[in-house]
Amino acid sequence: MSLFPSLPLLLLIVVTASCTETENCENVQKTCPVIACGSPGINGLPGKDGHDGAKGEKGEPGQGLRGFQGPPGKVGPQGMPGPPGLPGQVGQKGDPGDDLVNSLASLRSELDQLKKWLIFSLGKKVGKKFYFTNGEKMTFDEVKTLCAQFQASNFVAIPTNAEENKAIQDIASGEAFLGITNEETDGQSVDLTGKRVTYQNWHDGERNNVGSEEHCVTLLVDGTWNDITCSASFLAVCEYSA
Ligand code: FUC
Ligand code: CA
Repeated sequence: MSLFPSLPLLLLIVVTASCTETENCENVQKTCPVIACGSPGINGLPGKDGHDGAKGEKGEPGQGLRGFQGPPGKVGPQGMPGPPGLPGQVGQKGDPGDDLVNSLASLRSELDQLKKWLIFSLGKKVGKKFYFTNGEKMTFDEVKTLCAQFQASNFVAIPTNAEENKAIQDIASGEAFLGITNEETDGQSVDLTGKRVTYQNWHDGERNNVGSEEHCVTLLVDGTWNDITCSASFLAVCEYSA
């Protein structure tokens, strides 16, 4: 006979050995087939990790000591320019500087040069007066307007002596108005300042006040004077007090 028991016999031995208590064995026999009622198997390997849980609530601040204040941060970018301020108060008038004094001296020099050029090209100087003309013919009113455009001291030429009369004659290329009028009332001759003239150089037979309309005076080419109507046109000669 073999040393090893037959297979049915081994199974019977295993079943008998696993049913040490009569009650347990009976329960096993009710639910399991005869072969499944063995010893429990060993535990399997642990399962895989589950998914992360939901984020927890913020914790309470810690109780450690507060650290030292850190160094200042970097300088930020420059801001936009602000709106203009209110205008300041008007300052006191200052002294004219050297530049202004120099400018005035320069202007005076230029003006003197200009006068010399004007006299040289257009006029003639006699004593403290000089006469100049633009060579154009116009009515007496137009001559007065032209001469007044220069300076307050300008008038239509008024000769007060033979020398001045000759100077006007020299620069005039023809018959020219003088700054003298004859009063309608008494026929007296007055200059443009209203002063009666003392020097006169009438042509023979003048002043004759033809038609009672000759209230202006002209210097004829020979240097003598004639009274004439103011609406006629003759050369303009102005006078400047140098
Ligand atoms: C003489 C002058 C007049 C005018 C006439 C043409 O009679 O007295 O003013 O010039 O000439
Ligand atoms: Ca006349």
